[in-house]
Amino acid sequence: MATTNEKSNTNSIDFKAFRAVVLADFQLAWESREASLMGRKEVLTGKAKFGIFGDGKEIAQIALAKQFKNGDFRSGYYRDQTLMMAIGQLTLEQYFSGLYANTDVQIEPQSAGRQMGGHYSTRNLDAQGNWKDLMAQKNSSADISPTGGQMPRLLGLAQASKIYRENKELGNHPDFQKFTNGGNEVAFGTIGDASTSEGPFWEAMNAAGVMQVPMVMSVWDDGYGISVPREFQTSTGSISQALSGMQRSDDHKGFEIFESKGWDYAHLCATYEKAVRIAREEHVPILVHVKEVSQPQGHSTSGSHERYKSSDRLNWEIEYDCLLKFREWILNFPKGEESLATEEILDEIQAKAKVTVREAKNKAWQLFTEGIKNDTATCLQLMQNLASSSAQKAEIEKEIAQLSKAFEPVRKDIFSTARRVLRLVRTEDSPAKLALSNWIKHNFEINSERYSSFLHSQSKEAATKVEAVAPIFDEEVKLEDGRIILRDNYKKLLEKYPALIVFGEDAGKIGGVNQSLEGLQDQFGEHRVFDTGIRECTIIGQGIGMAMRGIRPIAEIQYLDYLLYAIQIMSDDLATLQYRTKGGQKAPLIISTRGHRLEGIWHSGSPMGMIVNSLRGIHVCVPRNMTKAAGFYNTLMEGDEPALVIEPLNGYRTKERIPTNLGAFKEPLGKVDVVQKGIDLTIVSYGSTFNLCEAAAKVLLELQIEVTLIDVQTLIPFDINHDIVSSLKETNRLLIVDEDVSSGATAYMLDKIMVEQEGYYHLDAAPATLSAKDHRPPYGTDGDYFSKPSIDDIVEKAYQIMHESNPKQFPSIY
Ligand SMILES: Cc1ncc(C[n+]2csc(CCOP(=O)(O)OP(=O)(O)O)c2C)c(N)n1
Ligand SMILES: [Mg+2]
Repeated sequence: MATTNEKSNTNSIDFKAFRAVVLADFQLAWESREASLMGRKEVLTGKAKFGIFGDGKEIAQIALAKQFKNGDFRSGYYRDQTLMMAIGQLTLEQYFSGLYANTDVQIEPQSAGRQMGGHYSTRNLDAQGNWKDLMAQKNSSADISPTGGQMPRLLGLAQASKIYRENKELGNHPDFQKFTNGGNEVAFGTIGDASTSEGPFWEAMNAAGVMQVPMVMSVWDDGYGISVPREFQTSTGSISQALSGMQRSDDHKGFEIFESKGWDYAHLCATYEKAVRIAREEHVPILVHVKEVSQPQGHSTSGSHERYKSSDRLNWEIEYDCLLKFREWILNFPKGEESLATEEILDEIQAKAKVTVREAKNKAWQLFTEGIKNDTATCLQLMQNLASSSAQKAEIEKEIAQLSKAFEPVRKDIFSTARRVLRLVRTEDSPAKLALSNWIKHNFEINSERYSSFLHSQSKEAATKVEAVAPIFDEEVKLEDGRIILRDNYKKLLEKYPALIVFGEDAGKIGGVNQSLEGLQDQFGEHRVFDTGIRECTIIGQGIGMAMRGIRPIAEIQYLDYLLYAIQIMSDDLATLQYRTKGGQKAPLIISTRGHRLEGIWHSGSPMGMIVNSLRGIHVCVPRNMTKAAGFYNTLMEGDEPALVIEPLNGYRTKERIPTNLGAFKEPLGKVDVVQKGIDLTIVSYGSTFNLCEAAAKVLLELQIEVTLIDVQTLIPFDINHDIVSSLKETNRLLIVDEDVSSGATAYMLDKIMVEQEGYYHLDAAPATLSAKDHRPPYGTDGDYFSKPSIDDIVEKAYQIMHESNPKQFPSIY
């Protein structure tokens, strides 16, 4: 037992340590605040474009960060600078580099200048695109701007812990120790009070309660969403009260709800300690409603809050500024012999914070401008050289003078000047002109890497690099329903990849509405193949979050028509992830759905134009049968990229030859399948309509028309080898068929073939498209016949093209 002396000694060491922590927190809070204040000035003076800052939210974030451990994940929004600093993932210099949009990933690791300031992330991949040890760092998934858009992915980040904890084979697997330590990781969500009005917030909260995942959701409640106050946002005026029906109890699962105040350091620290312990140990989701939060500088640099806040509110925000309250708390603590700090000490910390931040800001500005300065000097020199030998000397010198006196030029100024100069000397020929034009071309390449790289994976596992393996068939022809091929292929994949999980509405117990997962839950367990609620947006979010933590999810969207509920998050989050982090993060999520024709307005849509135009960054596979679909899953499982596979809805009960190398044959991405060759016309299609084209080709043969049939197979990427134009060289005629609306995916394909592949050059007849009617497809066989392309329509369209070429041989049918 300790003597009294020893005891007081220990207490005094404890107190010293405690004081050091408190003062370090005070210092960080002030540095973060100064960064917000100076950041706003940088925008208002034109050095940065836009600013949205974390002032007023500092203390709550510092309290949260104390519970953030290595391996944990954040999925938050633009107010979280202090949290990012507190977990050691954002320096002040990086903060300003983000604001200036420095494109050097070493200097601006959040997004390499691609995202506006306030959007945070960590580097989770190495330079080759391989996973880093995520258990050796604190992680943040990359932010997106749409309010509430962080919620779906948050659910998946939390679910990954549950999967790792419950699926011991995976959780203990040596390859997965860089993602988990027995599933003890917590996913931290943050959101503003107003953004809780968004649907994905409610969807994710409900699902988290159902699924019992370790997710700690913090709401920074500053009472406003830009100018719109809480009473227009939240029923009952309090998000914790509105969600109180989801509070867990002895009889039902749900989540724990905590409330605290944004200025109350001690209470916040105690709250987060308790909240996170419950989440981590019990795998229970938590809501921490942080009330009484302020916004000292208003919403963003786009306006001032004096326009919509009352003077009472503005005065309250001054009085309850969390930094002032923290200061008061320190000064009043405790009343005993030793105090935490004197006024002077705190003044000194505040003054020092200002200096530290100013220095970091200046350094970031210097780093941002030095490359541009070099480029300006080089370009000016090249233009000077050109001027001296050019007939346009005077005009060029005017441009030079203008660029030389530009205050803090950006790359656009340099490029615009150089390109104008090159236009001035368009009729001249000189080594100096060549030097300038080469410099521009070379720098376009550099800027393409800066601004346009990493739409897709650039790693060795990029899905487009996976080599094809043909399906092998027994000599004796064995036919099976398409769904059996998928099911048996899934079986092989589930055996081969321990991290593969398959989930969606009705995917688990009954094995999918089309039975393509029949019996797989029984065989592989509920952690591998499982059901979800009806909530397409967060099904995708589960997939994104889990894929970011090493799991290989295949998320099912029951029908293609319901992809609309999911497309926002696919487009905003999944499709942009590699790009917005410049290769710093990936989510190799496979989305499986089924579509095209069946019956009725919401069961036979084929909105492929919408899909290809909103999902750049995701591969889009449109197989015509289930063997092809299985081949795509096999390919995608070897890659490290997100993809959408649309199975043809009418193919589950169609008989196909079953390959013997299930799980191993691989359909390459971006390679068309030339199924039949003919000399008269090239017909290009995909998915269900391709099968109609095949049937139409037989009829056309009876009419003495021989067609080449090309299945594009994947819309993204599209015909990498330009095989379609090779076919046009032989047939000189083109018909594109699909069942999207007019100018949907047909327009996309036409542009690719005519413009990108220069197909126009080989045509003897106008290119033709055949798509569905512009309305939604009506119910029933006749509804389908009169609104979607039929075999008759395809035959007649092809015939018409031939008629126009040779009316004698092909007289008009009508
Ligand atoms: C989907 C979407 N709608 C609108 C916006 C524009 N917007 C940006 S922030 C914001 C207000 C958010 O308020 P709140 O969630 O309370 O966060 P705060 O800024 O107050 O911290 C709005 C409407 C957006 N980014 N995304
Ligand atoms: Mg708000």
